[in-house]
Amino acid sequence: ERSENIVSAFDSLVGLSVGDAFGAQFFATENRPLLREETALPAPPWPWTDDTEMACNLLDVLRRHGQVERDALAAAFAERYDPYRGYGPGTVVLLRALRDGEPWRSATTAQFGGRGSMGNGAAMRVAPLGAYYPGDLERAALEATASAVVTHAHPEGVAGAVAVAVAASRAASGDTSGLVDAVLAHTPPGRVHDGVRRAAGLLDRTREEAAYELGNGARVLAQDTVPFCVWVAARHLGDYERAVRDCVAVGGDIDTTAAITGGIVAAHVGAEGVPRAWRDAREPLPGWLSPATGEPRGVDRD
Ligand code: 8NA
Ligand code: MG
Ligand code: MG
Ligand code: MG
Repeated sequence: ERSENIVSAFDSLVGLSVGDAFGAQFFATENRPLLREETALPAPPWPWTDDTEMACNLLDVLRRHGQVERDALAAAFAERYDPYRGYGPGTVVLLRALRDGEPWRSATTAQFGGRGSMGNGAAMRVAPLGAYYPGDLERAALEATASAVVTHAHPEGVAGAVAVAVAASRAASGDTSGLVDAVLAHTPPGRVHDGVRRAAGLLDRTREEAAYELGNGARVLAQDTVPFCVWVAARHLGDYERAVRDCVAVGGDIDTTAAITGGIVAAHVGAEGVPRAWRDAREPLPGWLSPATGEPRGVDRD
């Protein structure tokens, strides 16, 4: 069943990486007019960003160890750090310190005056991990916590990762009911939890109203990013393109909201649910991640 789990995780990674690459296209000034056009696609290739680089590292650790090994994850993040992938400012400082040999525990807890990061960076990479444990929400939450603390020591940074992993675990299980409630039940108390609770009350509202109430990631914090992503995924769990376009349409941290939401939805619809043209437009995944174990269904031969 371990190989089944890795298939599910790779499905989610396809959705995450395509969402990341698609969303990042709209940071380009020349592509802004396309933002609200439902049919137009940016010209390929669509390079992926830090969201995908970190997700690939996390999936590689899962594949090698069968669970999150924090030392291995920190080493992978540091060794494969590419400064041109658009990492958050705190994460740049952190990954440089890890490269210089500082232990991840001290480096990570020292971030932001000793409070740790509550950026959305632990959440943006974690959907495939949730998909690796389909329907086992407790385990998804536990492993997500382990994966988050390597870079995000603040409880809100961790809670964001837990919420996304639980959503992806639930989505991968095939159970389409009560996604928001399932996330709420496993997310520790705090601002991310409060946001997800508000999302539950907004399910009949428009994407613009939900983004206004919950945040669109413009502050790059877990709490103003994750609740909206859970809201979109709950609304469009069966429709990858609709979900990702809704993330892009409201602006904000669109590579990351599209990566998170795309990763959750693809855990449910599979890589085949991601439009072929979008998969072809996305920059190939890093060579060191291939060949994928057991040639997972639907994964691009990148
Ligand atoms: P991070 O750890 O630097 O956190 C992101 C930001 O959140 C920080 O730079 C701070 O502004 C703020 N922040 C985090 N923790 C605290 C705190 N305790 N107190 C006050 N402020 C805080 O990086 P990250 O890895 O969490 O960030 C992920 C984001 O960075 C994603 O959106 C990712 O795509 C990337 N990013 C890229 C671009 C780009 O232009 N390519 C733009 C924004 C973000
Ligand atoms: Mg990014
Ligand atoms: Mg981003
Ligand atoms: Mg599946």
